[in-house]
Amino acid sequence: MRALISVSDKTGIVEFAKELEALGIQILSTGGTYKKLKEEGIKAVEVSEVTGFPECLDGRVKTLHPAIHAGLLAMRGKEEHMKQLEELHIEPIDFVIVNLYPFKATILKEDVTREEAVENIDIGGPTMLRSAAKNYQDVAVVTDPADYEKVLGELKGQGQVSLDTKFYLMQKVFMHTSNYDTMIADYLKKERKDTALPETLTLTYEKVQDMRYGENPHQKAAFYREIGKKKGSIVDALQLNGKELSFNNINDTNGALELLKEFSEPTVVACKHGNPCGVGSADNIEAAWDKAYQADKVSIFGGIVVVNRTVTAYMANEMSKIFLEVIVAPAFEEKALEILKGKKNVRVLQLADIEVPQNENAYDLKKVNGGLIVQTIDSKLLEEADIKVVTDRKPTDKEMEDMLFAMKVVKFVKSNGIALAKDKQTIGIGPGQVNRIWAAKQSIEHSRELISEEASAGSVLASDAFFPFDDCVEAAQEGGITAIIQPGGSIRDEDSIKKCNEYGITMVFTGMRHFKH
Ligand code: 93A
Repeated sequence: MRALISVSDKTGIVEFAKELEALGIQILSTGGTYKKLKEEGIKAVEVSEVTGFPECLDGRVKTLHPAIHAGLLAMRGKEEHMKQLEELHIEPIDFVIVNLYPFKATILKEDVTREEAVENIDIGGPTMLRSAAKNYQDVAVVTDPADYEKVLGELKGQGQVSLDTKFYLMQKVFMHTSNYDTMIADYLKKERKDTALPETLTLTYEKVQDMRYGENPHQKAAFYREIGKKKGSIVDALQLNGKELSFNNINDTNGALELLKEFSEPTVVACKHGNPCGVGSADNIEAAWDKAYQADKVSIFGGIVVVNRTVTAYMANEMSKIFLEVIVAPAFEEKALEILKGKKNVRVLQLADIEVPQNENAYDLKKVNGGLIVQTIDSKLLEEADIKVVTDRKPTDKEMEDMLFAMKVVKFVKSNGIALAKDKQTIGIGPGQVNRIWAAKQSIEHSRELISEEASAGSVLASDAFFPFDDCVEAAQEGGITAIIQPGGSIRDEDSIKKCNEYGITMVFTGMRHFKH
């Protein structure tokens, strides 16, 4: 029996080859692998000896030869195939151990050039893997060093690799080569700066870990990461304390981080079930924490807190008084970390570059039964220049500041969403209502119940989409709200504007809707 070994990742290969050799299997090998095996005293034969053709073109052509591929593809049970091999003086190959040029590691390198990436596209390796896998009944094909042991175990135990295992190995090959090609195609799409949504969508994500369960304990779940560098993302956070992140932790933390990225000044975001429950911005991070916490001292319990400056000992002390699921920050004072580590269950994550936004062409994917809906992310940032004042009264500077703040928050509130803010602090949030007036009423109710009876007086209101009727203005007036920010664009805008003018409320339109579901 013969085994062809050609590997870039040489982990465990010497031990494996030695065992194969001891089982009486002849080893064929390519340049670098051959050299390594030879050094270790393994009697390998160079592929060029089998093909009668030298490796050429800087190694671009090593194994691309009929003597190899006919040896892999010949069906042993087909008399005609075996006769042809004999006539052509080609011997069958029974095992293929191949792993590919490190394309992924190459594109992850800083400052990698396109030429370098292209040179790391393996041609001969996938071709051998595919030939061997197609002929899986007769050839055992191993591409993952983790499978060396399994194959050896069967060879030693039963003298052969079972059909079941060969079928498993075949399936693994096609999964591997398709991922490899997808990775190349994705890289090239980015290189071309092609932002069009593709005709067919292939996704390559690699598993970070299996999770204990999904959104609920009876659902299976795993965490996958996109291949490539992902600055400022939950996948790159360093966990310093606490249990493994759960499915809901990852989802909620991701949402909280996306909101946080809207702010450059010291800001703290508290989230629960995918919605912000308290957000505060201030000149210093401790004051921002106080605001986020005071905004809703009830819902934050069991929530996620993300912070865009170093967590201080004061903050850690305050945080440790309540139960938090996850805390994320770019850094922690030594004392702060010590305090937080005193709480075994709280997951503490450090995320450098927390402020780095997603690429604006990144996809947002939603699975529907039988399909996938794909869009680019809602990355547009609101600027004061986009804002149109539509009422008689113009906003004061402070109202404008608070409206911009509230709009950034409501962008991340599930629709229909309303957020109230005062002094760069949310004071009421109405998320996920099936009609807007309920969201408005809930946000006012929130401020009254969780802050104080008159908390909404003098605040501003932000709405993720336009007002279909003037009832939200009515509710705002009752709550003592003085300024409203919303996209505008309803056929009944005039009704709302009229009502604002009647009440002396100022209202501005952004022209940009932020539905979120
Ligand atoms: O350059 S290739 O695309 N052309 C080939 O004919 C070929 N044959 C094997 N790459 C080829 N390989 C790859 O070389 C294997 O997939 C493996 O990753 C690598 C092993 O090379 P070496 O044994 O010289 O280290």
